[in-house]
Amino acid sequence: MRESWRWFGPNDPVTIADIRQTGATDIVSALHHVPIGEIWQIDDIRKHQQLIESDNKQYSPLNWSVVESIPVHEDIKLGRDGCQIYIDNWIRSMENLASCGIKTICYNFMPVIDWTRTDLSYQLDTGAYALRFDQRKFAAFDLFILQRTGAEADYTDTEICDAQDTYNQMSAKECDQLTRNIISGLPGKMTDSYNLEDFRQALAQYQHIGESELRANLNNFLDHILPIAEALDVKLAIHPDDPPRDMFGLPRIICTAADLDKLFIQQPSPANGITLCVGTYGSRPDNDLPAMARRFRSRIHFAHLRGVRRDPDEQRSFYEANHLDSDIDMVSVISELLSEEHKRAQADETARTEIFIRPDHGHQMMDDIGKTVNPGYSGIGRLKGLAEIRGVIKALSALNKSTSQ
Ligand code: DNO
Repeated sequence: MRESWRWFGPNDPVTIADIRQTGATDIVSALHHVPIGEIWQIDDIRKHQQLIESDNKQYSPLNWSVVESIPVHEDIKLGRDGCQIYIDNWIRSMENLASCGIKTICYNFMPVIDWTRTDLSYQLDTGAYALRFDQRKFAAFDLFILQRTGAEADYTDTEICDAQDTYNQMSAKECDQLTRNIISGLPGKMTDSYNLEDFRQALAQYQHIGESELRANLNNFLDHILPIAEALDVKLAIHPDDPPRDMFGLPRIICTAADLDKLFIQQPSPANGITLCVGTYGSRPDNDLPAMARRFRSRIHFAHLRGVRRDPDEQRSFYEANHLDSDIDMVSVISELLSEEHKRAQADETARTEIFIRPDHGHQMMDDIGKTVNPGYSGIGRLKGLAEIRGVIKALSALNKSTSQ
């Protein structure tokens, strides 16, 4: 298992020197300054690598091993005439990364919005802060702030009443904050930021695109990408839609085990893999994470090991819990990943067998509080997550060793 850590680049308040102290060995990063759809040039990639590796001679080395993410231009998701140029550019970026030795690439295929939360400072019983998705607030935004045409059809009468109550109780400042959280985007998002009017227009573009059309557009993209990824020995790792269900009437197609079955039946290439984002898949009760880790084990190249707790009375609402203390059996998930790595190593000692894992969305706690941090990407909160996960990995590895002797 390779312990990795997401770094947003030179403006990230959590520095490379900080990351090194966590004991992580690999960096997950992206060229966030390159506009969506443009080529990541080799010079730019090398510059970013140098920022990461500049102190490697003096201290324990850190390498940029995983890209999260190369954004997929909206025209590709929409299957527009003329999107081939963006597919070609994506391929060029992938080739340039591979030529610099970076061969694990995460991406997603969420239309219009990337990951979405309603609260960025939800206070826990301990006093620390977590991210939260509240279905009632989301509905209040959709129905009464955005006033999306036809939104009522997506909610029951009770849900509309609840959303109305929620909306009535919100101050203008809270409405504004909720709007920004949802449509201006969160760190690492791979879509544009919008104002309300642009957002309505962006949604309207998908009026005639349902699940099957979006899936066809993903397949068209992969038809072009996968043969080249295979030739370059690049592993692609699609990230699930977060939260994993349709939103704003937009289709979302990477949400469940059944979605992944479809993906691999249509695109069996060994370069076609997944990011097992445990927290994302785990935010719906019908996803059994240890079972998914087992079923898709050979496809997992990258894993985000965080957990969520869903509200007992509203399973679509959740907050981001401690990495080991959530609705998900994280120990079993890690055990599956370890056994997959073992299997890979036995099959071919020279192959790339290790899975990159990273802590995700840490709490804001202790000295994180009061600092400017990228929501979800605090230093101490993620360090706590990593330390907990590391303990499980060490303990399970030791147990496996003693039982195989
Ligand atoms: C949030 C992340 C997302 C993710 C992209 C993957 O913390 O999981 O930003 O990186 O959606 O393409």
